[in-house]
Amino acid sequence: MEILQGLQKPIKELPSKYFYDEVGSQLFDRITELDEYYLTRTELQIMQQQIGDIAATLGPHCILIEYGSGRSLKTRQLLDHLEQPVAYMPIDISKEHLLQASVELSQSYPHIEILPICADYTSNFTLPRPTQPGGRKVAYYPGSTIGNFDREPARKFLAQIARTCGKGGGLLIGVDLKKDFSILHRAYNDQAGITATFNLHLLERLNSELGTDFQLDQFGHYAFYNPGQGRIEMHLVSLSKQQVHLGKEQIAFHNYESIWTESSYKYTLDEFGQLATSAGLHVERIWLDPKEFFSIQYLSV
Ligand code: AVJ
Repeated sequence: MEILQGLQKPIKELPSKYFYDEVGSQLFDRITELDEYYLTRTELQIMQQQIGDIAATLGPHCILIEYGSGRSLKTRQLLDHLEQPVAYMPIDISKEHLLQASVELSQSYPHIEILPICADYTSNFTLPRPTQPGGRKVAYYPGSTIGNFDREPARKFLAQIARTCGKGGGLLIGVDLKKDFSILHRAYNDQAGITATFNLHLLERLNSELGTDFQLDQFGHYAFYNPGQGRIEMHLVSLSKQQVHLGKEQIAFHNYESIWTESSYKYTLDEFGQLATSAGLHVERIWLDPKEFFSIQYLSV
């Protein structure tokens, strides 16, 4: 399967979506609170400052579809300000988070139909039909998670969202921007070492769920900005020549060989505009923080 295949490639890799089990999600929450990790804080700041304009841009009678909703923490802001939203459809792979969030949201927003979808949002899931007819489909994809995709998969994923929302629909998306390399570097190499723990936790998860025998003290966190590719690359580097077992398979590591665990692409506004256009979307509005570290964009289909 995916994990074994990744570890058998000449350049070993593991898909970043596996970071987010219960402990991994908690570690990520701690990352979002770090001084160095400007992304979440900046996105929330833009939302708070521009929410009136954002809600007006999305318009009335939205069917809001959130890709990777988790605990739907950022969503309340939107639901509080949208004009007569028809329905909210959170999509998440974690059934516990999805159901808990759905119950809480239906209590807070009794007039909005909550229709949770438990799925890997990159797969072909079917949208439920709201009881109330009409409404415009607007996707919500915050957090610059689009940064985890390479260019072509990003284009395909955005095109998929465009198809799902259809003409008249749109996408509200958070996109992290290119900036001083040292700021990017610090965001993925925090002093407290939480990002390192988050990265290494991936191996802990494989050990407990797949029965691999990774020795966590034999791997090191390595994250750097690759300016040519415009992305942060996060790796786990083997600190010795060693073997790891997955079922009957053996995986050999040279000393200093790496497992590529995540890419986090950073865009200029022009680059992201080109990507959106190539996916059949039109950049309607861009909201920025004063330092222009992060953007929230509304793309129409
Ligand atoms: C949630 C994918 C946007 O790439 O910045 C944080 C994940 N990785 N620190 C990001 C992450 C290391 C994060 N995303």
